[in-house]
Amino acid sequence: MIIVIVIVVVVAVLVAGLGVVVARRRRRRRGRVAIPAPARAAMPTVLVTELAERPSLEVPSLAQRLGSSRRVFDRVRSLSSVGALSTEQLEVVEEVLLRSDVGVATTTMILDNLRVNGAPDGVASAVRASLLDSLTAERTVTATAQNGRVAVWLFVGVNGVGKTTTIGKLAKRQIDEGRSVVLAAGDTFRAAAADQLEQWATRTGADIVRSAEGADPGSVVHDALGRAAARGSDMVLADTAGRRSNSTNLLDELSKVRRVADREPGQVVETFMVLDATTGQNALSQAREFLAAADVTGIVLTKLDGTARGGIVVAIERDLGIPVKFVGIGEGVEDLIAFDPEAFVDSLLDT
Ligand SMILES: Nc1nc2c(ncn2[C@@H]2O[C@H](COP(=O)(O)OP(=O)(O)O)[C@@H](O)[C@H]2O)c(=O)[nH]1
Ligand SMILES: [Mg+2]
Repeated sequence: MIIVIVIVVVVAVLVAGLGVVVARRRRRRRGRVAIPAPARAAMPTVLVTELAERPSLEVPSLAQRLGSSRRVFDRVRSLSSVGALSTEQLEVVEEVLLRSDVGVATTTMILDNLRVNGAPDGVASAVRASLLDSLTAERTVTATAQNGRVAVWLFVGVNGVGKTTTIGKLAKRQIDEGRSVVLAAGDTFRAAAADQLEQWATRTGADIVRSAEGADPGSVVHDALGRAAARGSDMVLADTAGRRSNSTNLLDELSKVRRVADREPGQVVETFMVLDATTGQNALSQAREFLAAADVTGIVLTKLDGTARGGIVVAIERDLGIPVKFVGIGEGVEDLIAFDPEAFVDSLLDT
């Protein structure tokens, strides 16, 4: 009896197992039929078009480049009152203006104006108008000499302010405008200074005249003028040293370079004093020393992108009485712009 029961159980288990296997196979077979092969993914045409049409990177706006200086004016932009200002509001304006380095004289003038006239169109608008009133200098830049002479632009300023870089950037602009340019490596204090100028010459397609380290800068400028005259070039942009060994007087040397540059066949049409905006009020004291030696016709204020004290532009013009003609807003070849008071003030105060 037991044997019969065992046999029945074994047979039942076998039959059940067989059933499961058959059912699984059927399911698998059904599955295979049901799932269609995936369609091939559409390939790179789309990718290629996207790459080809990708827009070029946007050039940062002036307000972005002057971001640190703009942030100083955040508090003035956020004063929403119209009409008469409270004492606290006047204090905010005063603090912001002083922090931005526009100087005590301009700050006092703007506050007096706000006290008397209030801010009929809002505080930012009133400050904007006052700042523009302080930036009314004539900013023409002369690029041609008279009587067929070679126009010379001289660049003076202490070491590290950005003279050589500015020369490179301006050479590029002049060449883009169709002028032929010779660079004079008048900073003979270190050989590296002439190497740096030579890199700019290569980059911009300008010609360059250089000499050995320690050579007389006057003779480098003289040779550059000779080269320019012989080749019929339009301009010489002359670099100068921002320092000297103690035995030579830098300012005497600059006066001499200037005399050479202004002699036939050359004519100095602009002398740019280059100042570093990041040094704030120090830039002003440096500037005064150079003014005596070189007959400065314009300021190039560099590194405005690297300072929160952009208001120094206003202080410089007011204190020195010399127009800011160009401003540097970065290290790249395009990062120099003709100074435009409206664009500048708007980038600080436009809401
Ligand atoms: N961020 C910034 N850097 C600048 C600007 N102009 C010049 N520089 C940098 O300042 C440094 C000194 O410049 P350089 O032309 O050698 O000064 P130089 O000694 O007066 O000839 C370099 O690293 C330049 O790239 C500017 O407008 N913005
Ligand atoms: Mg230099």
